[in-house]
Amino acid sequence: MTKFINPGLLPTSRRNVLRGSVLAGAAAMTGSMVTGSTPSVPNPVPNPNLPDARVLRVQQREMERAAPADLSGLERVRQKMVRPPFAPEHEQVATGDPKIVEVEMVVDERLMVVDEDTGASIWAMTYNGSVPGPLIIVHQDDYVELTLKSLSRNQLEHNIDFHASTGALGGGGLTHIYPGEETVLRWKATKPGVFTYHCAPGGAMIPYHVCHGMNGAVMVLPRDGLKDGDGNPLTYDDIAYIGEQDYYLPRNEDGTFKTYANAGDDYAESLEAMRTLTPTHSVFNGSVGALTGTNALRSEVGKTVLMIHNQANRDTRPHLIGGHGNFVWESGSFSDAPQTGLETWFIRGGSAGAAMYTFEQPGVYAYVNHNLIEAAILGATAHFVVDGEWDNDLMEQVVAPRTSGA
Ligand SMILES: [Cu+2]
Repeated sequence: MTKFINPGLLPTSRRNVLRGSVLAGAAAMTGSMVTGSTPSVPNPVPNPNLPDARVLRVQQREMERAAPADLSGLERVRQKMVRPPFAPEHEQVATGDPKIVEVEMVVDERLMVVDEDTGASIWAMTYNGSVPGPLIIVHQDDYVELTLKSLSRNQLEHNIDFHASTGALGGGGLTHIYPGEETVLRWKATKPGVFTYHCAPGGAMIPYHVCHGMNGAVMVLPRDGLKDGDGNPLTYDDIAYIGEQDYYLPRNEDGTFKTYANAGDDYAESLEAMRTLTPTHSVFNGSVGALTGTNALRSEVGKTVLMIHNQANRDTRPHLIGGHGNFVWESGSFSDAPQTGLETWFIRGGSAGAAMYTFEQPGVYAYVNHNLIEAAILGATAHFVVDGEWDNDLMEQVVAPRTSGA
């Protein structure tokens, strides 16, 4: 196994802010940089439109000339990342002035089971070992200061593009790291909302990494919290952080899913599968059943849940069977008033959205992608198990099923 290292096409100075894009783009064209044993790509990947080197030099010069930001008066806090579907500890209404919120993410390429029933697996590319990556929560005008590390045992180059941020390809141009490296990026959260983030090394490596799980979400709350359309405060008891992931897993001739020895070994065959635009799996939180059965989400009648739905690559349409979206920020922007009383909402590929619901009945609620083929066959289903007292005013089985004689 050859690690995906600089093939000598370009100097790899830290000053070359988009080096990874160039290198990955070159690799994508041949499929041969990932591993010496990777078969050539039957359909060559087109040359991505890369920025001209002169443009990069200008950008670098401007960055070197820029006055340093004075953040000396700001408090620093560390946010402990937690595994999805959970959310880190946070305030819904900010106290005090804007802060610098330090977070750490570790890039971890790991073999993950996608579906226990079929044995489908993938060398997932993850932030902190989970698909999706962890949820980051800050308030508007806070600064996110990310330390991004890549494990030495990884094979590939990675970076991160925050849709919530401004500049340098969402930070993607400043965060390319190879196995065993780390980098620190700070960005100001100027726009309130929920936003996706994802790896974007360049060229075909971008969808390859994103479709191997390398994405997640950031929530930037307004400093005074969420509001309805009339400006009244909205609060939640829990967050359910759901990352929908489309996988395109190569198959053997007999229809079973292929297995690979190392991350990156599936590159050429993955690209062929991705070209179909037809996922073999569309799952919540990394694998079929990750949020059902014993892994189901729990709640109670009277409790309010904020459902954050991230989809970095492909359109989807969440629906809570047996409930509603009482307040929905479909596009993710908290600058806009939420829509109300929705049955199904639309999450554009490459974005995150949020929906708030207060449970009124006990029982099981299925939270699905309401393309029901994707929900029931490809895996995009989660369950909420809700405790509490049944309300016959809202629903009653007036006559149990019986022989009608008709
Ligand atoms: Cu990556």
